Amino acid sequence: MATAGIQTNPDEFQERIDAGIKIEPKDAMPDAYRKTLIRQISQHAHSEIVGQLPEGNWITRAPSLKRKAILLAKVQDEAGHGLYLYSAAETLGVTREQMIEDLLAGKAKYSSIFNYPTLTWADIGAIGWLVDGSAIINQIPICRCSYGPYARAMVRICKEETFHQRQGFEIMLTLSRGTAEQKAMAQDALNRWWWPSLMMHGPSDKDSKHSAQSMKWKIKLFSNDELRQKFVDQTVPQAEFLGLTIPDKELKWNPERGHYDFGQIDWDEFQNIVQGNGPCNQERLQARISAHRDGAWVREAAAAYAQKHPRGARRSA
Ligand code: FAQ
Repeated sequence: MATAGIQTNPDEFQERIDAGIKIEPKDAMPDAYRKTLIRQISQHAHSEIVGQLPEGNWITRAPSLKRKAILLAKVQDEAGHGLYLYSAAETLGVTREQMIEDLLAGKAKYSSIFNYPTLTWADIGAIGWLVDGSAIINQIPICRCSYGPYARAMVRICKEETFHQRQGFEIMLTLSRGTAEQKAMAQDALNRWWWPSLMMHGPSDKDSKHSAQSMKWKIKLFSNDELRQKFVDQTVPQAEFLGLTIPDKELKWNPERGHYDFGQIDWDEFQNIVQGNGPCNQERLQARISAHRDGAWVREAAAAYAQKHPRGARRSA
């Protein structure tokens, strides 16, 4: 459980936020601010960890040694992101054990996007291009969020996500410029990953229960719909460059708004996945439960080693 920290006057706290002063772990903060951060950062960490699974599925089947090395490095980066984020959440008084227990018990959320299957190699390109592309758009503003450890963790994560997005786009480019069969694979991957990538940005602003308060506290700097729009505006010209068609008949440039208009998102599909009933929810959770069980001996060995070699003893040796 999160420990309640030093309490603060909400008005004074808001003044600090408005003045752009970063909140640090030992600072006074309202309990609700602490709880919101624990919720968002732990969900974010779980997403990075579960997010390794769809791509990990293709490490042994990558089409060349070079592709395999790149994919392996990318998946390892995602593991690292999960660890920085668990560490950032721990500064708020929650333990890593508690966060992982909540994930494995199905109580904690992780991003809806990772509950879809990766059916072909082109899906690895689509994930890098669209999923990491969405992640960057969401996460670059978080580098400026009000909570210091979260903002700082996000700087390195964003640098790595940029590389991930480029590698995904490059896979899509290779397939799009390849044989007719390869181009069809790229189009099929875009067809399947487009709408889930839009959903990844969360419910529409009118249904987003946390956005207003999170924006006031500068945990979120832009709303879900604003970031979704940014993603669409950025990605449509990239799809055109690839010669691929975005699967949305209503997608159209709106010169008055200066943005692309796009079709209705299937919010029933989104809710179904968030409630645990997507195509791969059970499989993803089961994979994490097995990994945790099979890794028990590593945790025990690390704890035994730490007991035998306390930090102080090592330093003075
Ligand atoms: N999936 O009121 P809001 C990545 C939940 S990292 C599942 O709008 P909020 C890297 C939400 O938790 C991807 N649940 O919530 C990578 C809340 O439920 P609660 C993850 C969702 O927090 C790439 C409820 O709906 N990124 O991709 C989703 O203000 C490739 C109401 O929603 C982050 O976590 C969803 N998509 O806004 C890794 C970024 N959306 O908690 C491997 C940081 C909403 O009340 C391979 N997070 N919900 O039970 C955020 O910016 C926010 O938390 C949002 C949601 C925007 C995700």
